[in-house]
Amino acid sequence: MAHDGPFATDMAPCRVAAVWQPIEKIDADDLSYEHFLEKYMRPGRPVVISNVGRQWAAMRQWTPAYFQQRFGSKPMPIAYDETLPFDEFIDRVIASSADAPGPYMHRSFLHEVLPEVLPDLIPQNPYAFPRRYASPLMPTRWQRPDGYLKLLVGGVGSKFPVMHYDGEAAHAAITEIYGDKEFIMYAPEDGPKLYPKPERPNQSSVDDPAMQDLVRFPLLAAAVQYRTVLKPGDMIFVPAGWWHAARALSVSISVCTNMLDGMHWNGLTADAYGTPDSHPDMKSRLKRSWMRGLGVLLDTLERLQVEKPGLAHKLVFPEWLAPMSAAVAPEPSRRQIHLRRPTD
Ligand SMILES: O=C(O)CCC(=O)C(=O)O
Repeated sequence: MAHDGPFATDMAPCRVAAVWQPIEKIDADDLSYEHFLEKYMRPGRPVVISNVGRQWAAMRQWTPAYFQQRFGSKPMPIAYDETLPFDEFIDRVIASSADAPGPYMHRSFLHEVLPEVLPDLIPQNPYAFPRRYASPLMPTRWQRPDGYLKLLVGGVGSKFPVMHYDGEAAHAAITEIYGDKEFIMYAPEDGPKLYPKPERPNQSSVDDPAMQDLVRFPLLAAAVQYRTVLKPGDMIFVPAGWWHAARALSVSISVCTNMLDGMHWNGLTADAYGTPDSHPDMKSRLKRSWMRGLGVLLDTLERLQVEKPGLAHKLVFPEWLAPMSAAVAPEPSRRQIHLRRPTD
């Protein structure tokens, strides 16, 4: 019902379509890993890389029907507080619409709940490195050799629940396998204009960055929005600290993994053990010192991989060498992965 009086209490918010800029796109054939590091990862610049995962069986096989038929009523974690039988979840995904969006799966870590499909993602995405999570030298709470590899599935209008940036100063690589997904990003420096939640500063209070409520969130108008539509084979690189939000435009299936590198080591340390100002106590200081030393060691190991890949390969001590690139990383499904629950 429309209201035009000043005393209307259920007045619909006045939403404005956001102005946005496209995100750069490049074909995987034209982007070596070294160029990816140099042009995008190190400067913290987002990019969409097309034709990733061409050899994955997932690209040919993964459809809503595939999961429904193969996994039937297997319980799947959908959100923090929601688990659904896979077949029922897929029915709701198919029924989802812009007016009545269904659930969006974002808590299903593949090594934990669906290891059967891991062979469908071989060979590993070459851009989903470096992965310091793979080093057993990492504090155990972050040992996650797969980089938190997870499945993201939703139907029309469903979305990742909150615009956010990833914790632990991690980058993310999200690869679309089936369907189309709208992806919205903001640079870290625009964070204050995105109304971070006081209790979760990496989460925005903005409910819909595409159709903006500028009465409630006036600062949004001054933030620069970047946007793209991911299609099968498109991987979006989300640099550490970049805010992002995603919404399925059709039934959408994708996988997401996180990368951790040396450049953001201080960010991770501060995220975990505070700063000298926020946590001056001896225990926190000792933990920060340990992290500094570990950072230097991992830098050295990673340099070895880059400068002497042959030697690094010979030495392959994947047990404690954090993989710098897919070239020296064993396929995760062929080795034992010790998993930790993500902390956020
Ligand atoms: O649904 C998406 O594509 C976004 C996923 C994401 O941001 C996350 O898992 O942290």
